[in-house]
Amino acid sequence: MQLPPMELDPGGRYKDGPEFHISDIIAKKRDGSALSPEEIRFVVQAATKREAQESQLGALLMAIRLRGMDAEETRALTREMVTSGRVLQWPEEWSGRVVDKHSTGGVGDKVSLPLAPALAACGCKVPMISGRGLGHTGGTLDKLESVPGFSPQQSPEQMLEILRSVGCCIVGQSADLVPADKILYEMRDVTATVDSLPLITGSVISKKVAENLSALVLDVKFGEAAVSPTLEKARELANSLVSVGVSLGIPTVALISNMDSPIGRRVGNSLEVTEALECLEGAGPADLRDLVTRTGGYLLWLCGQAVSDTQGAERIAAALDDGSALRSFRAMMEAQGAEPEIARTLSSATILRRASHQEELQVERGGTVELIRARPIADILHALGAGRSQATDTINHSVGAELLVGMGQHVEKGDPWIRIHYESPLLRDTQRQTLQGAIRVTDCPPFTPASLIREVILPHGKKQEAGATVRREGEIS
Ligand code: IUR
Repeated sequence: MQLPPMELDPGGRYKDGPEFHISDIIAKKRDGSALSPEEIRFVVQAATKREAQESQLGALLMAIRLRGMDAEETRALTREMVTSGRVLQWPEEWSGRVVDKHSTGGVGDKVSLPLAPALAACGCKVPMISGRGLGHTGGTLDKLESVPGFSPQQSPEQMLEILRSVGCCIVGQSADLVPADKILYEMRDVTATVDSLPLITGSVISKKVAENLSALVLDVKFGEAAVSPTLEKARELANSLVSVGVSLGIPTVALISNMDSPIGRRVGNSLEVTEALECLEGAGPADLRDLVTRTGGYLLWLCGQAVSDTQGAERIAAALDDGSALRSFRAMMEAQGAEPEIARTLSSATILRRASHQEELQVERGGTVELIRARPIADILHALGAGRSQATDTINHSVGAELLVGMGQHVEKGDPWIRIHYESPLLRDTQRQTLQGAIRVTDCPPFTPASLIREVILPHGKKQEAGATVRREGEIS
């Protein structure tokens, strides 16, 4: 449903329309009623124009967090957030080929780095808008800034130019794209309302609608190191994201993937770029390559560039193996300001930023590595400077960890299992102990780890080829 534009007069009434008061809207949601599209529009406009009091918006966010929103309200909220700013426009000839992916955040999650250039090498246009690290999770922009000169600040006009010449860019959000999200997200952060399902849905999907995409794949993570602790919570979020994405015109698929252990073998900004380059050279860890190829496979299938997600995944794998994805990555880095000499020769052998201290820890018993927990590793690296804290806004790109063993592998007592890279502050004994608690070695037989992707939520009515792993369809009311 498209609502006609309405203007507010200085008293907070719609010209030629109904009169609203924010306190009435707060009371309505507090008491558990659904808000009308006009009430939601009023609130989003008042927030964007900074006409509503912060206390009122805080109270409304908490009422939404506690009472929830139905599908219609969530859709109206998302649509009004899009309308708060500009929508990117692309040339007609790119129609059907403009794609993006979004992850709810993890540890060691460097999937975007090989995926965007691999999609570009397959003929897509990828205007990827990424974020910085939040809490213990890493941010794609922080990782890319390990490469000297790289700039995530690109205007919509510069993005258009880079997409024309290279096919992909990875940028930060510009101020005129969904300004309502910036305002509401900052308020959610200080009002304990970040984990509200309709508010997350509005925040994520509004930015993707403003990117004017032809297809979107969401990687919704669950587990100890994810926003959603359980598979059930992740499924609920994935259904909401797919349903609202599709209802606002974007073919959307959600993958639900496990986030108990780090993705790949490296965590920390510059170390993750090196591992992403390994993947771009057709090598690197199997779990990372699986996530990159399958996410890309679904995107190519959704936008009609492949007949199935399996065929799409094969095309992405070929772009990683034949060097075309690596060439696109280098071209993207150069177009976004990386020093040309470095950008043109980037490879997994490139020395980016190396920390002055490296220390290995040893396993305390022999057996099989049953689990490596991402959360304690991420927390220690954060404290060592890999992430932002309230005290300092700067990060040390060289801080990180390399896993020297994989899950399911047999180890002997005393084998080194993790190498920590750090500078200042130094690694403390209590942190060494916490890290030792992150690896579980037992007497279970050695095993091959399962794929991280546990379920796939497809848009209603979209069927995969016979024999593929269809799990569940998004519920669109
Ligand atoms: N990322 C977003 O863009 N929005 C959110 O609300 C969350 C993550 I949580």
